[in-house]
Amino acid sequence: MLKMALSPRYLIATLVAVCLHLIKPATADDFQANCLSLKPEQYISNSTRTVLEYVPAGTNLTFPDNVASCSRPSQVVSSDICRLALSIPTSNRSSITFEAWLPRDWTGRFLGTGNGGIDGCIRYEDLAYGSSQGFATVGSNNGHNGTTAIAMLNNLDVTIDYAWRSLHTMVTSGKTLTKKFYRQSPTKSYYIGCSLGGRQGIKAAEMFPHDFDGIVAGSPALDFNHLISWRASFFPITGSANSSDFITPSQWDTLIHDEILKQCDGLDGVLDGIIEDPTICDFRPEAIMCSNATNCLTPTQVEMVRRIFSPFYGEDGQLIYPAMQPGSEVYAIQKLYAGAPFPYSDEWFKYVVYSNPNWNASNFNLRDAAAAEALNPGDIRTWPSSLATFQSTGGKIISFHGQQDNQITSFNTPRFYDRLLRGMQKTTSELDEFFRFFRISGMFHCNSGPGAWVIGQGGDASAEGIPFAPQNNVLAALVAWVENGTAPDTITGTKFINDDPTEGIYFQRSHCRYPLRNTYLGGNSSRPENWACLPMGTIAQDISSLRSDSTSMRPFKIQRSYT
Ligand SMILES: *[C@@H]1O[C@H](CO)[C@@H](O)[C@H](O)[C@H]1NC(C)=O
Ligand SMILES: *[C@@H]1O[C@H](CO)[C@@H](O)[C@H](O)[C@H]1NC(C)=O
Ligand SMILES: *[C@@H]1O[C@H](CO)[C@@H](O)[C@H](O)[C@H]1NC(C)=O
Ligand SMILES: *[C@@H]1O[C@H](CO)[C@@H](O)[C@H](O)[C@H]1NC(C)=O
Ligand SMILES: *[C@@H]1O[C@H](CO)[C@@H](O)[C@H](O)[C@H]1NC(C)=O
Ligand SMILES: *[C@@H]1O[C@H](CO)[C@@H](O)[C@H](O)[C@H]1NC(C)=O
Ligand SMILES: *[C@@H]1O[C@H](CO)[C@@H](O)[C@H](O)[C@H]1NC(C)=O
Ligand SMILES: *[C@@H]1O[C@H](CO)[C@@H](O)[C@H](O)[C@H]1NC(C)=O
Ligand SMILES: *[C@@H]1O[C@H](CO)[C@@H](O)[C@H](O)[C@H]1NC(C)=O
Ligand SMILES: [Ca+2]
Repeated sequence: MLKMALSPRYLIATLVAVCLHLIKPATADDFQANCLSLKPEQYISNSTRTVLEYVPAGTNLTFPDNVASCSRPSQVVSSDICRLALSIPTSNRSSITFEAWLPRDWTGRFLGTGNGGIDGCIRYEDLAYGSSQGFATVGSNNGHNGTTAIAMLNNLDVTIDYAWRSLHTMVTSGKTLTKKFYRQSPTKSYYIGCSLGGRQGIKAAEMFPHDFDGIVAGSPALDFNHLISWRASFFPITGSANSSDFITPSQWDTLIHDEILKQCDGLDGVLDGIIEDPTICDFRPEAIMCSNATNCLTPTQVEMVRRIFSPFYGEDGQLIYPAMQPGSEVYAIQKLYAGAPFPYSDEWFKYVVYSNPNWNASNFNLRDAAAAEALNPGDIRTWPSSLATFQSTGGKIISFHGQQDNQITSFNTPRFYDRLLRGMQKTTSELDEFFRFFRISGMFHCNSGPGAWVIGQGGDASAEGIPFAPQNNVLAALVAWVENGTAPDTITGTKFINDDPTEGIYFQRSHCRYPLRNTYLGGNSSRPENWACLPMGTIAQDISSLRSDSTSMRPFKIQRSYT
């Protein structure tokens, strides 16, 4: 022992340690020092550093340079992190803003986060969520800032960033920096995103199958060119908000939504304001038609409602996009049925498809839909019929979709699942070996709604109120699947009282994977065990009567929008 302690190597090491200790301020620790001495711009070609800071847990970070339309002026950080931001060029006329939040308590895992709508906005809440669970977490602005597409006007490179390149650049840069910082490559690489972010996840699996081992793709904006057209189709149907037959928000809210619940809420055996499976809700707006417009619909309005809830077909008779599912109207009035051009579709046609800021959304028609699909800007379509390469790398995907989605009809994701079945020539149990799709009843677009919608889908979704456990949290379920081979059969969602985790749990429901249907068995409908995942067409035999859940008509609070 003595000999070893006095060896020259030991003495030198001790001397160095003592010197380092003397140079370092007494409050600093190795993690903080390593963070502040990192030179991230050295490892990413042509990048420029904009932020490098150590952020202790509990800090309320502010982002004074973040554009106002991103609505993210600050973020509370719940774990010690090393935060760095870079500007990384993607061409001679485009660049991305990249952020990495590298936690002190690193699990060895890497997490990429996605974007929403037509933005342009780093989801800081997802960076906080991922890093608090020990992931080295990265995000990007997807190639432009803010919630407008104007930067894409006459600049295909910005569109390409938005379609796929920003995410891929973010992942390759993020993995490089993670390795430099921790001196170890990440063990596994994950992705979480919803809406546009769901599309980004599927695009990554299609185009860069080695970027991720596991992908959470929520409410995915798939078949994107057609989605844009479907959303553009509502304004010509509704007319502007001052036109004579315009259906007002209060008509949608009280008259139409109430009638939809009257016709469809009970189909699942429980009157709780949740349409468990909207595919069997064949809504008849004619039931509320009358000849004058006091608390009923005119024949013209009935026709508008019928069109809104019908599939959207192209000039060639082919389906462009499936119908809007009933149950989403209370919130869909804010954008799709607002009597104004849907902003993202309007901008997409103006700035990307036609490069003509004077394009008039009132005149949108099927030729515009065909033009958008034919142009497929930046190869954004995202409608693969096979993800075989991703599967062959061992990759796993969990997709989910709220069954009262007010922005992207949830009927499109079963269409995608069925497309993969046909394209990959698989049975459902074979596809489920790497791709599982959960239908989340009572959830609006990515979050919110009357149902048990909290499933760990992002940092803004009360994720801190539920355990980071595979049964309750989609990201934890994905990790268990990738690393342990334990695939989720159901995901148990949580509804908090007033959507506030501090007030306690209101009820929970276990959501089934498509094509199984959540079926009420009788008893207390607030308990997950009184529901079962059964094949479509199965009728539960022991429901003696329709149950009216008195604690129901579950109120909801709108969460931060994915736009
Ligand atoms: C870095 O910038 C130089 C000069 O502008 C350019 O030639 C080179 O291709 C860039 N490298 C990368 C990886 O973008
Ligand atoms: C964080 O700071 C911002 C801006 O100063 C403030 O508006 C916000 O309320 C703060 N958040 C918390 C949780 O304290
Ligand atoms: C986007 O905003 C960031 C600050 O959040 C800024 O550093 C960057 O230059 C902006 N990018 C563009 C293209 O304007
Ligand atoms: C930018 O790069 C493209 C090729 O990607 C080239 O055609 C163009 O001339 C370059 N523009 C400038 C200003 O360097
Ligand atoms: C209706 O609203 C549109 C846009 O808000 C406006 O351009 C138009 O003048 C209005 N028409 C009438 C008749 O008020
Ligand atoms: C309008 O419809 C209501 C309910 O159907 C009816 O009571 C009322 O008499 C009608 N008014 C007119 C002017 O037709
Ligand atoms: C767009 O077209 C509609 C219908 O043709 C017309 O009423 C409206 O004035 C046009 N709007 C603009 C800004 O040109
Ligand atoms: C994997 O399974 C082992 C043994 O059952 C368990 O201890 C571990 O927590 C699991 N890990 C994950 C990520 O689920
Ligand atoms: C039904 O179950 C929920 C959740 O466990 C519970 O809070 C509620 O009291 C039960 N209702 C009845 C009538 O037992
Ligand atoms: Ca119901």
